[in-house]
Amino acid sequence: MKRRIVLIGVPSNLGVDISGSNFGPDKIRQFLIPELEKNNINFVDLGNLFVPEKNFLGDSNEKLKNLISIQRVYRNFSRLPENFFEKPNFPIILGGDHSIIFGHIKELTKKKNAGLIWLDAHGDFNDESTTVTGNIHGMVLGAIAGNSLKKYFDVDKSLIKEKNISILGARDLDLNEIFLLKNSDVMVISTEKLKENKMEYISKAINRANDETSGYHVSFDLDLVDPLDAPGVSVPVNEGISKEEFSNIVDLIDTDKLLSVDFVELNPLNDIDDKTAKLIVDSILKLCK
Ligand SMILES: [Mn+2]
Repeated sequence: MKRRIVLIGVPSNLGVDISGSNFGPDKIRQFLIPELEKNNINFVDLGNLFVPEKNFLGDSNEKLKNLISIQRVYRNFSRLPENFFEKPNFPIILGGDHSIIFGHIKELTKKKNAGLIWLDAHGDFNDESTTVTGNIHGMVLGAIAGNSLKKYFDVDKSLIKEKNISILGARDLDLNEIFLLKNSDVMVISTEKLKENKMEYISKAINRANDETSGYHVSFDLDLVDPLDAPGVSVPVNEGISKEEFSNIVDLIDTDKLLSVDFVELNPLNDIDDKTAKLIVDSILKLCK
């Protein structure tokens, strides 16, 4: 059965302090749609999920910024079509800051037992007591793994088991976050280690993600890449992987067991010559082959 790419945009900057990632989905489309058409790739674009304006709903919690608005975004994910996750559909989520992905994983894991590969310079593993910024994009993986935030999102257990989760490319972890991760079953591979042996760590992460699951989701946070090659992100961290290394990693993803993917944290306001947006488009085209 020929796969059908299903695009859904989530134009959110609710999980981060600065503006820009809300323009991500439409910036990706600007370059992606002509390429999909040119290459005769079977796709459907469901448009953007509704994301409230910052402050519109009266958010005031400084430890969990924009919580009420983010809760609304997660509820909006439940309005996706019933067959969204069923073959031949292959969902690609266009972000948006990283906070949005809890909403997607919540819906995905209602249907499937899934593993997760989290490619990110950050751990996103804080909770409301350890967060320094109060930005929920830095807590979203912790929430997926079942930390104290889950109660705000109508979930009573972890969405994905820690043994099925791997963070690849981390190089900017908070001290408390390191402690939380050390006490978890999540595999954490630093940028340095990932650069040295991409094949080994990707295959380890895939094995972990496939252990007693029906497949896995890959979350591509573009700040994994060095700001020289991907300047268009909200929280850049130096000494990342190159765009060539990023492409290699995309090639190493086994698409047979892939349930869905996301590309998040693109911030077009910080981008230079749209190179970060174009890197995302190149990666999506690789995954479509
Ligand atoms: Mn992230």
